[in-house]
Amino acid sequence: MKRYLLPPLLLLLALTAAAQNPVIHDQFTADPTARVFGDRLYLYPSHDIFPPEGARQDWFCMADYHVFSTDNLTDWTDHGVIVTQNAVPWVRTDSYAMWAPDCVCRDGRYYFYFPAAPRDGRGFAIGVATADSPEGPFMCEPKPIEGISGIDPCVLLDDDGQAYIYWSGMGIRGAKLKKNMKELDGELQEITMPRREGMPEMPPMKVGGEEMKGLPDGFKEGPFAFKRGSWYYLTFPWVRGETGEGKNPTETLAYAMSKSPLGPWDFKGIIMAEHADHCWTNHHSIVEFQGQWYIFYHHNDYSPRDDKRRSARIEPISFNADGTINEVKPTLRGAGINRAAERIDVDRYSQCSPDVTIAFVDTLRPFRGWQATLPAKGSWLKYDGVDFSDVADAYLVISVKADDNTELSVREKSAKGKVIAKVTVTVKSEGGPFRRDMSGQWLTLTAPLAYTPKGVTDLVVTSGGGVSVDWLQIKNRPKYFTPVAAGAAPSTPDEQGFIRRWSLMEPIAVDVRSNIVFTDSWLRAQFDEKLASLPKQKAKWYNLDSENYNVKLFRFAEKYGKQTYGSYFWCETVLDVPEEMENVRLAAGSNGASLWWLNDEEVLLLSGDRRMVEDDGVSPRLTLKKGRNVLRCAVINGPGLSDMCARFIDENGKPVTNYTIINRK
Ligand code: FUB
Repeated sequence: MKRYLLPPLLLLLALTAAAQNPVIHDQFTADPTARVFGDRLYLYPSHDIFPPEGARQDWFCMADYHVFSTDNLTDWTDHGVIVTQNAVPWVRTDSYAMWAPDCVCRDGRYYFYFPAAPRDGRGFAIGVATADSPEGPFMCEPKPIEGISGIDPCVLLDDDGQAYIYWSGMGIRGAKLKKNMKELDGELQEITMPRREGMPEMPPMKVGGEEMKGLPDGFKEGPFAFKRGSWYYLTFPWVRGETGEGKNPTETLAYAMSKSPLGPWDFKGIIMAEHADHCWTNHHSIVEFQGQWYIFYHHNDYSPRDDKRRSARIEPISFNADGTINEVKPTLRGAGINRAAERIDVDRYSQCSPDVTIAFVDTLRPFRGWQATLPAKGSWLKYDGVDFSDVADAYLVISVKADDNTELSVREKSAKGKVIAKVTVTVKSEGGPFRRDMSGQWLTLTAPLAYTPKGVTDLVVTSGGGVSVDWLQIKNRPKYFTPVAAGAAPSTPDEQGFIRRWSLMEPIAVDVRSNIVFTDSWLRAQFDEKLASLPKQKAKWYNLDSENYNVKLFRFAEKYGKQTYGSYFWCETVLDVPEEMENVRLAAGSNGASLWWLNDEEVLLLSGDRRMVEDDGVSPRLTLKKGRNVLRCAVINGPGLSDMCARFIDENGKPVTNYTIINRK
């Protein structure tokens, strides 16, 4: 039998995103069917898009399916398009009707079921595509499943190996599937549909399966059947309100239970009530993952004025001892633990003070996400489930919009909890720890942590005035230095001869507004004066190995909580030279200006406003004496980042590496 393989290009795309609700942040994802294969959870949603010209503008519009996967409900990979209307032989290529799908695995083969509009013009049919892996490539069967006229397929694999398929069309129907998973098992009935006005008469069609009994009256679609223990569950979107002129009740999610896969069913009630803001549809799936049950459903989060563009969400779900399901309230927070060290959209909070509101950051670009506004002193929002176990040497980064001098705090557990970090918005101050975004309104502020919480905890943002928050992150600092333990073995220059072991004195603040003052005479005067007072300084010294060939003095100042901009840095290192070396030169670079001494003799001055470049300045010929040589430098910088590098080179410009470096003390 001929089968159809998707063009390979469509299979390539792979993106990741951190999740709250909605779980996928860069495209619409409706009718989410979640399935667990191995240790990953796969999500097979419909893919709502805005209708192209010529297509009905106020209706659902879907041309293809993507599959997403995750191993933690937080980071999702988009595996790209798996089936498209253009590559299924029986589907009308301009129908844009690739509605709610499902995917199951049997004996290592993956079966993807999807409804679509057939070329023969008859309503909806359901097709199958198969693959060896959950993300494809999927090969489509040339014809839809005979005996099904409808939408929203769902397949249940029973413990005895029998597969059942459920769909909606003429009520909710269910049937056995043959072992091949592509055909209904059982008799098909031939029926003739009544002729619709203005439409040609249709030839009789074959219908299989049976209508599920015991379900309530009212519109039903989107069946999702699953088994838990000895109970079968048939869950479905259901309109419980009155329909008719002037009434427009929306869908709930409801369920029924049975001891048999095809019923009869015992209707139990609601799993989720109607959406508060009139998104007409809801559609869901229920799955157990890593020991917890979850419901995936949808809402029109990214398209609030158009409920045909929907987005998948998730909530934990729980069962009672008798197997009944506890009603679930939709939240913005969703499920999954977020890593503190990665960006967390705290606007998708778990709880808040009653005055907190959310709005799109940019109404023209909804996928940019939301902002939460804490309008007054005392407003707060809480974000549950943040994991600090990857946080080591870190600081707070937070994206906010606020007036100058507004304070906000990030606390642990409650609005009165311990302060993890405190930020004062300094919009106007120069050199403050902030960065503006392109709009000029959003500030990315940083602040040191007062302490680092342990394990998984809840974060609470409290405001000292009107403030809007977009996201926060407890950002790990890249490692720039390793402290040298007392008695550590000597170090050596690196392969290029750069000296990486230094004793750095805690920086001294200096009032330098601009680096143009760094003339030779000014620098000498400054350094001499500072040098003279050096023995009197009570400053702390740090023995450090630099991770980089250039010693990042700015990061050193940042780490040890000192002035980062406008600082003097004093650096010393002691070289233990095995034999006297004549005619070597010191080659150094610094950002900004620096003065260098070897064994208390000035050997090099790098003046002016400099960027750090290796070998930026080279000393006259020098002699490194046998035994200990002290190399010292002073670096001064105003508003820029500071660093320096140094090595010795020989007459041929080759790095000198045959000596060791020992601690200053
Ligand atoms: O997404 C199109 C249709 O909307 C689905 O097939 C229904 O279940 C409803 O969610």
